Amino acid sequence: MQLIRHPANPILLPDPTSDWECANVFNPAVIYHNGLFHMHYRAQGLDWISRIGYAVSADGVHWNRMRRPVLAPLDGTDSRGIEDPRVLEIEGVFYMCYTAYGREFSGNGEPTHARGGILPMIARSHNLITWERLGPIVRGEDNKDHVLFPRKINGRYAALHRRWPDVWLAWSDDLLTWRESDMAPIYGPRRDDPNAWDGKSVGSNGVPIETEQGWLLINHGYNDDHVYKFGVVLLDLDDPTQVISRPKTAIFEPEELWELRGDVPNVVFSSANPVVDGAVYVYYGGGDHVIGLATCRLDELLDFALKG
Ligand code: BMA
Repeated sequence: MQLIRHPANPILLPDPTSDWECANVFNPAVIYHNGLFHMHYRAQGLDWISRIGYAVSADGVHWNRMRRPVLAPLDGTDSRGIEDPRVLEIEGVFYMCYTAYGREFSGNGEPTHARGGILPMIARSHNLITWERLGPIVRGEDNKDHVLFPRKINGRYAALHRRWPDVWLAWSDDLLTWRESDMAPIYGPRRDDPNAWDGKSVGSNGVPIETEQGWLLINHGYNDDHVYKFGVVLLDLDDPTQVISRPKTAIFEPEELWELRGDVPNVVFSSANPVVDGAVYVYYGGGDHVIGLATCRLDELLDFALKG
């Protein structure tokens, strides 16, 4: 089971005429809503600070982008950038999960990232363009790759987040309060297998896909060689702390020149996997520099998740 690259790749490139997106565009969120694909992508320009741009498409391949970013740094908690968005809809409201990278460190102890800190943030929107910050899932730790489930489970909101090196599940009643007692680790790197592609680090990709057999997750990982690859994990529908299956084989890895080279080499990094007409559209950053698309049939991916 392998994802198939779209022949039009890469489907979005940096814009050399723009101050804020002339260097890199990568790691987009994509949601399919009212017959259109809506993309929120991470962009870097002259100042190398990540902002979120917006583009829209009727076919998921050809995009029209807005001239200015829809989300940009506001204060010390995100002054170094807004990174890796994941967008979804719950009960008619849009939410964006993103990593805020700031100069301020809002925790105890030492900064987590180069004299600053990161926060796994959630923002809310009713129109996909204007966003209101709600707050982070946790503070003061190295935590990112968080993504909400696209519906409440047993009456509560649920999110995956990455408390390195493990992927955790967290529950909340209002998306504002995330209690430590409502969080638990669910899976981690395959440290005991020397040949595992995901032996060192793992994290979530796009929004969990609901199927009759469980929550289908596409995830990423790497081992000592630091080559990012994708795999799948199936979680129980009612109790997503339970891993039903996790095939050992990766379904995607860097092969094209623009995935092997770029701003960061050997990176495919995805935070979007919308399902449209039975096809999974996996959007990803290649080399932290451009945006690609790879697809598969949902039923084949689920079959692989169960038996692979
Ligand atoms: C991760 C994230 C991604 C990035 C990847 C590869 O830690 O920060 O944004 O694509 O590294 O550089």
